[in-house]
Amino acid sequence: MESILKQIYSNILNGQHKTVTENVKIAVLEGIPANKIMNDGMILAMAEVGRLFEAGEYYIPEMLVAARAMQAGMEVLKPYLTSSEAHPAGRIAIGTVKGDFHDIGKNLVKMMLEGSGFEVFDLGVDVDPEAFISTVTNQQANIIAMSALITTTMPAMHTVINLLKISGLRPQVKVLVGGAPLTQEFADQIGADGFATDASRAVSSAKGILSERANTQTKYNIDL
Ligand code: B1M
Repeated sequence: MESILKQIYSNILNGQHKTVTENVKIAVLEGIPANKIMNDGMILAMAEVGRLFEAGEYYIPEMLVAARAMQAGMEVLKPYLTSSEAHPAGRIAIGTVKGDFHDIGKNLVKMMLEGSGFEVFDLGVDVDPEAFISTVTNQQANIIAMSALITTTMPAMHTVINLLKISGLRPQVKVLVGGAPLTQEFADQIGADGFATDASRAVSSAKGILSERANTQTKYNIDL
C-alpha cells in the first residue's frame, strides 16, 4: 500500500478527522485515483474498526470518531467520485432502514448515484417505511434504495416492500438493497429487484433494473 494510503488508514483508525482531510488531499494531488483512496485506504480502515469492536478493543466512542474521520475524507473525495450527466437517469429515494443509524455506506452509495446522473432524495437514517412510500407518491421516485448494517434491521426492508404492495405501488417502483450483512439470497427472499455489495455496483444495479423496466414497458406496451 502507498505510504499516504497507510497514513489515511491509520488516521481513520485513530479518528484524526483533520489529518485525514489533509492526507486525502495529498493523495489526490499525488494522482492516486479516488476509488483507490476510498477502497484501499478508507474502507479497509472501517473494516478494521469493526474487527477491533468485535474483539472488544474498540468501543462506541472509537467507532464514532473513526466514522467522523471517514466522513471528513469522503467530503474531500466527493467531487472526484462523481461526474455530472445532463439528464437524470432516474429518481431514487435512498435511506437507512428503521432502527439503523449507520449512514457511511448509504452516503457513499448516494454520492456515486448522484455522480452517475440519478436524482437522489436522501431520507437519512432510521427511516420509517411510510417515508419511503411517500417519496414514491410525492417525488415520483422510481427506485427505492435501502441500506441496512445490522442483521436485526434487515427485515425492515421486507416491511417496505410489503407496504409498496399493499398501497398498489409495487409495479411502478424498483427496489434496490445493500449493506454489509445482506446477501443476494436475502434480497431474493424479500422480493427486491436489485442487490449490490458496494457503491459502484449499486450504480450498475440501479441502471440495470431501470432498463429492465423500460424493456418490459416496450415489450408489452404497458404502463408500469
Ligand atoms: Co456499528 N455495527 N453499531 N456503528 N458499525 C457494525 C455494523 C458491526 C458489524 C460492528 C461489529 O460488531 N463488527 C455491528 C453489527 C453486527 C450485526 O448486526 N451482526 C454494529 C453494531 C452492533 C452497532 C451497535 C448495535 C453497537 C451498540 O450500540 N452496542 C450500534 C447500532 C446503532 C444503530 O444503528 N441502531 C452501532 C453504532 C455505530 C456507530 C454510530 C458508532 C457507527 C456508525 C456511524 C455512522 O454510520 N455515521 C458504527 C460503525 C462506524 C460501524 C462499523 C465499524 C463501520 C460501518 C461503516 O461505516 N463501514 C461497522 C463494522 C463493519 O462494517 N465492519 C459496524 C464503511 C462503509 C463504507 O461500509 O456501510 O458496509 P458499509 O457500506 C458499503 C457496503 O455495505 C455497500 O456499499 C458501501 C460502500 O461500498 N452498501 C450498499 C451499503 N449500503 C448499501 C445500499 C445499497 C447498495 C450497497 O443499495 C441501496
